[in-house]
Amino acid sequence: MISPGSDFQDRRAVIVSNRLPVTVTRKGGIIKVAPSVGGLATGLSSFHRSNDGLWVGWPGFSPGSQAIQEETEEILRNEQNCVPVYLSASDLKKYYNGFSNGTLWPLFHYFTTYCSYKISEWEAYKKVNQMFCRRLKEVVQPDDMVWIHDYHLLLLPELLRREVPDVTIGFFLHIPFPSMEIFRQLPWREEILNGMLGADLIGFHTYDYTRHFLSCLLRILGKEQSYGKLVVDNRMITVDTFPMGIDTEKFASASASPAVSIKKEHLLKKVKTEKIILSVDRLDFSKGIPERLKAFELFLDQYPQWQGRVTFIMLCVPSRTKVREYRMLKSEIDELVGRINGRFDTLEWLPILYMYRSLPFEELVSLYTSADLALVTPLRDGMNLVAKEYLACQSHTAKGALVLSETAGSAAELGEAILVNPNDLEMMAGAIARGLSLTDEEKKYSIDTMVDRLNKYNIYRWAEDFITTLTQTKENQVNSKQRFMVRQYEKKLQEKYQLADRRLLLLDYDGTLTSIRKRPDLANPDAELIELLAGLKNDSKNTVVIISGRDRETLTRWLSETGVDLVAEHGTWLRESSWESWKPTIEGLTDDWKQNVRPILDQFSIRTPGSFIEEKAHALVWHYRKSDPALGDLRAKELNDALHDILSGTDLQALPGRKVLEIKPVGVNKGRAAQHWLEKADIADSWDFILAMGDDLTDEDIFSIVPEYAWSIKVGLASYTRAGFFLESPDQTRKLLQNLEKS
Ligand code: ADQ
Repeated sequence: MISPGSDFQDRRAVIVSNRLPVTVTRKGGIIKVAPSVGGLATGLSSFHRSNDGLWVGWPGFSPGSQAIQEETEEILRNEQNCVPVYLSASDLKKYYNGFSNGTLWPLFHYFTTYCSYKISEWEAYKKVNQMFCRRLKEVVQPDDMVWIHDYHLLLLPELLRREVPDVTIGFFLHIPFPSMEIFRQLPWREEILNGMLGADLIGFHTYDYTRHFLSCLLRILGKEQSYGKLVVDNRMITVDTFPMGIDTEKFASASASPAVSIKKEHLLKKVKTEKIILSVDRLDFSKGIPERLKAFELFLDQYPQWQGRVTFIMLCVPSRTKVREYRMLKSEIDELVGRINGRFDTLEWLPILYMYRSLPFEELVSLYTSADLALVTPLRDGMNLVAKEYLACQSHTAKGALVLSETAGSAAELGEAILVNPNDLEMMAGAIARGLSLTDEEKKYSIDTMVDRLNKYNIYRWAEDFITTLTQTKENQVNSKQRFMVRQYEKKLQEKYQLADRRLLLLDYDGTLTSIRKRPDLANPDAELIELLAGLKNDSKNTVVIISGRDRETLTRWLSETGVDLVAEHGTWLRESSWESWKPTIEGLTDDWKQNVRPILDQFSIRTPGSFIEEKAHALVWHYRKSDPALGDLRAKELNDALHDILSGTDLQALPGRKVLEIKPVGVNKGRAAQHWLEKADIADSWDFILAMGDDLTDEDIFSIVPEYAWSIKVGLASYTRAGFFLESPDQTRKLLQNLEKS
């Protein structure tokens, strides 16, 4: 729920989708605009209509002249709270039929052979997204809540973010988000992901799609997340799952209405068979219509006792008729229906009743209520609302059966249906036979259970849930922004720095001063970093300490020319610049334990391609940065568990870091090493400026040991930190330090 008293509660919603939820007609010079009733429009109506909300999109019509355009715009705005984005015939060809439906739609539904990758269509897609952005810029105010829908507008969140930086943006994808293996085939994959990341909340129908998206972010953009939260340009954003529902009550009550009863009676007089099977979809290759027809044919072959007793009503809505693949699919379906009917029909019986048109609501509901079995077998479907609409219409009688593809998003919620693999014709034929033979009790149990679930998460609840999460994400952003090291804090930091005479800078190396690299040896300091550290050190008011997990040799080789003080192996060794050599923080450390631990690390390295072991003087480190990220994380957890028993009762600990697991003596940590400088006898109480910066868990020991007046900054994603502030990346660390040096 939106928190009571939240100022977000009263925000105006601006909904954006490719198509406006209206139908525009022009007869005898008179323009009429009527709302079109779709699931989405119904669910969002309360947000769209309240607080002067707006809906921005293509009105589905191209006005011939400027005058008609202006008149339509006025009617749309005044009567329907809609703002049109006019698209030319060429835009529609390249952006809509081209990139949206000829590239993204097939790719996201795993039909990779149907995909075309044309630069001109990609350019048109970018252009139309920019047109939407310009239109939004005219009407959006910074306090608005903008909710962008679907695959036509994947670039829009980022474009809008650039124009109106603080506005709240939600994005929902209505189709599947494919696995990384599929998505990465897209030549413009980075642009698409970055486009989506402009939103504050990104929503998908199922957890699988959410998972795929997060995996693409990690593997393609290298963006890490924690429990669906990630930092993008100093904004903590959320990625989550919201299975879209329907207006269950609307379908349930219509199914019991007198108007529908009359239509149903009429239908049953015409279709005299004992049972009716129904399918309803847009004519689309993702819906598995030819496979379904073939499965029905196989069913009639394998269960001949049903011949003459069952009619399959197949309703297809014309869709994307200008795209070649859709026209070919239409011919294939026409042919299959003709062949099957020709094979089985008799003077009294036509097996398939095929309708190629859209039906008014009550006609559709009468079909849903009359059907004994709904055959919803898409090859891939983001959600599939037809399955839910059928169940809602069966809620009073509880007499129907649902055969549903396991590859439809709705299968995740409708486990009591008869689930099928839509490519397995035998399985589908068997499922039809089973569905037609279920007992009344079996049907009632599964329908009641599923309808109960649909009632609880209907379309209104779905929309509210999304808006609530968006609101919370934005509220958290506002709160945590207070902890981002933004300009205003940096200025304060600089003032304190300038005023101070004795400054202590405790800086981690990897992930703080340089970005994490695939191979540890590639992270050697560049000339800019050497110059920066030397510059800081040369200021006599500064003591600069690099506190790293790296070994002594590497740190000496890389950094001794800068003259900074050094800590190696997470605090095992210290070296002030004036010292001749390194000193251990704890005396008497032994390495006998390594022979027991090393075989376990070896075993994990063999099982995790890309991982390797690093041996330090008093530590063993298992690195997995080069491994598959998901496998690496999993194995690191397993290794930590495996070491738990072996290390308990010893004076050793396993310490997780950034893509490493380090085994080293207890009591050795970066915080303890930092203490050496914090407690230096001659200047014990006299540090008047302390800055601590680090990026991973090992740096938390420094953050917890520095006094309260110190500035502590965590670099990178932080679902938890003891540091007072965040910075996004090592680049920003360098900028901050450079500004201090210059000040
Ligand atoms: P669609 O691919 O259009 O939607 P679906 O979810 O089944 O698929 O919605 C179709 C809608 O059209 C239903 O509300 C249905 O009642 C209506 N409809 C179908 N045939 C009809 C006919 N002949 N006459 C009248 N109305 C008809 C996309 C994604 C889906 C996702 C939805 C919502 O592809 O996976 O479920 O968006 O997010």
